Amino acid sequence: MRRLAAATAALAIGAMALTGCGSPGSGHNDADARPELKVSGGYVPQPAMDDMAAGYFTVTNTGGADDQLTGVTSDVASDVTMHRTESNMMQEVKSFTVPAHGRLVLSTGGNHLMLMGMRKKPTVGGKVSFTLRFAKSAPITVTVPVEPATYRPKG
Ligand SMILES: [Cu+2]
Repeated sequence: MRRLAAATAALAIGAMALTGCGSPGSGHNDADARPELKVSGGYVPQPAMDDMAAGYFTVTNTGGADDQLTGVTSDVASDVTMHRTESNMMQEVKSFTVPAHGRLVLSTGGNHLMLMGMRKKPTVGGKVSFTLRFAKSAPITVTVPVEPATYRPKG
């Protein structure tokens, strides 16, 4: 009896997923659609402190399926976490979604990387490398410049 119930539930969920996929307005996440990711506009503002820094970039997805940024590592910090900002409060998250035909933006006052366990302090003119890991896509490594603390990207 129990097993039958579980099977029925699985079937129901499967049917719901199929319905969701074909519903009007959702042309995304087709069976053969894949995320196509590109990382751009990355930088690290020169930190005021020695033991902490932030990191920003944009991940653009031109593919037809969502992906998730599940983790980031860096050459300058042993501990890189992902944070979002909500009502001026930082909150650590386990992943960020990169929507199909959309983008994930990390920027001042919003989503950001938090670098701790600094191996060296990023200074203007220097470079920092980040390796981004995703749920579906292969890891992407980018090298980004260290900018003055007051730097704001255009657009
Ligand atoms: Cu933070």
